[in-house]
Amino acid sequence: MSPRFTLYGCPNTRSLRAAWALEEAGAKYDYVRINLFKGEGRQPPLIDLNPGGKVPTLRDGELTLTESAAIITHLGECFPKSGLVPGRQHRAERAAYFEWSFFVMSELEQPLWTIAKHRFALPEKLRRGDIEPTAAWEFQRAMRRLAGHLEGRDTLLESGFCGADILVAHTLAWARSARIDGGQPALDAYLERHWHRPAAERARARESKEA
Ligand SMILES: N[C@@H](CCC(=O)N[C@@H](CS)C(=O)NCC(=O)O)C(=O)O
Repeated sequence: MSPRFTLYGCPNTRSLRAAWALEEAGAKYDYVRINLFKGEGRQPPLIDLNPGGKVPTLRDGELTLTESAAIITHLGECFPKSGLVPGRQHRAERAAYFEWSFFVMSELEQPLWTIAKHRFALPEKLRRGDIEPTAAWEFQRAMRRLAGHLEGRDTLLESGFCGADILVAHTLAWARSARIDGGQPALDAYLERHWHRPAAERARARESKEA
């Protein structure tokens, strides 16, 4: 019998977030490699599932999900024991989980994405190199907020590692690989600790094995 989940992904992209969450949950999944660099995002099978042509895209039976934070949250709901999302009985922790997940997607990664788009992702005629200092300033502001929260703690939530830590750690690793300085060396230890969790290692191995 084929596994319940199928992840459409591409190494070195946000699909690692979904693979990491699947590994944390101990879920079995098929992995379909989409080579974005060869235009496979715009072709079947991905385009038939996700009109945006992006990864990660997750199939859970008949359900298709296309946003990394939504995928992690969905997996947390499917696997309550994974700790990816605090249960409803932990009201404050659950609210904080949502708050930090939204913070990553709207405050922390947006300036990075702006830089990436204007460095290489947009059509050349739409790129504006002079936007980079503004985006870098916004990124550093979000990093200050994050570092203030993480001072003296190992995880975003008091209850321990959760799906929002996947989003933050992945975003910090992205900044590092793009050589964008967030100005918060204190967060290096946070990144190292989570980036080398066994589930994160397995997710990277799975994505590169399928490549
Ligand atoms: N907000 C989406 C963004 C997904 C996204 O932009 N993925 C990139 C790879 S990191 C992609 O598939 N790009 C292909 C394209 O833009 O055509 C998420 O977090 O899942």
